[in-house]
Amino acid sequence: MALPLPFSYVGKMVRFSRILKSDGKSVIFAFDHGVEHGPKDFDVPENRIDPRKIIKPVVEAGVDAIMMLPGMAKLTYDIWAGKTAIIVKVTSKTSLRPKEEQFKQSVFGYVEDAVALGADAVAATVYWGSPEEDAMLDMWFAVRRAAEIYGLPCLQLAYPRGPHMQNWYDVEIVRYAARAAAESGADLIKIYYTGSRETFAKVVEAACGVPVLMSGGPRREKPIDFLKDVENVIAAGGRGVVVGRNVFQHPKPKEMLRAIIAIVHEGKTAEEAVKLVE
Ligand code: FBP
Repeated sequence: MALPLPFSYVGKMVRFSRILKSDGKSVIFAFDHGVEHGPKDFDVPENRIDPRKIIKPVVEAGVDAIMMLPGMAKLTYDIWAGKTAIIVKVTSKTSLRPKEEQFKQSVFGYVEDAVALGADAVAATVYWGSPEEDAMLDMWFAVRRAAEIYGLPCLQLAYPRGPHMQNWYDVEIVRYAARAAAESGADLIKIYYTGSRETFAKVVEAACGVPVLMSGGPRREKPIDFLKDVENVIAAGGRGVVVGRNVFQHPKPKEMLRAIIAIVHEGKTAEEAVKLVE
C-alpha cells in the first residue's frame, strides 16, 4: 500500500520534472547580470539592453528553464509563460559595492514572490568560505524553509569565494563547496567548472547525487572552447549547465544555445554541436 505523501513533496517532484527533463538533465539560462554586473554586460556584441531581445531567442531555442530575479520575471512573463520553466533567484548584489562587501549577497525577494510569479524553483547564492558565510547561510536556510512549505526545489549557486582564497576554481575548493551545498539541502547545485573532465567528476562525486550543473562564466572567445567544457561536464556526470554570457554575448545566441542543448540532451560532441553556430 502506498504511503500518503505530503502535498509539498508532490509539488517539488512536479516542478522538478519541468526543470530536469526525462533524461535527468537541464539547460538553464542565467539572466541576473543586470544587477550582478550592471548594464555593461548587454553592450556586447551589440546593444541588447532591452531584455526582450535576449529572452525571446532563448525561449525560441528551447531552453529548459530561465533563472532570473523577481522584477525581470515580471517584466518578461508574456514571452516565457507556458513555454519554459522559471527559477526565481531571491539573493543578489551589485558590483557597485565596495570591494570588501563583495563577498556577500543580500535578500532580493522572497519565496512567496517566486510562488506568486508562478515559479518552478527558487535560487539563492552561498559564497562558501567568505567572511560573510554566516549571514549567507542564514539567508539560505530562510529560503529553504519557505521553499519546503510551498514544494519548490531550491537551486544553490555554490560559489567558493573569499579574499583569502588563492584559486576559486581549484578542485579541492570547488568539491568542498559541492559537498557543503549538498549537506545544506540544495536540490540543484550550480558551481564552477574546474577545468577538466577528471576534476569535475570529483565535484559531481562530492555532491552525493544532488544534480550538479556547470556555471557558465565569462564569454569564451571561441564557442568551441565553451562547448568542449559542456561536453566534459556531461561526461563527468554533470546534469547540465546554467549559462548566461556565453549565450547572450554571442552574435548568434539562439544558435549557441541550440548547440549547448545538442550536447546536453542529444549526446552530440562539441565538434558536432559547433556546426550549429558556424
Ligand atoms: P554566466 O554564465 O554569465 O557566468 O552566468 C552565471 C552567473 O552565476 C550569473 O548567474 C551571475 O550573474 C554571474 O554568473 C556571477 O558572476 P560573477 O562570477 O562575476 O559574480
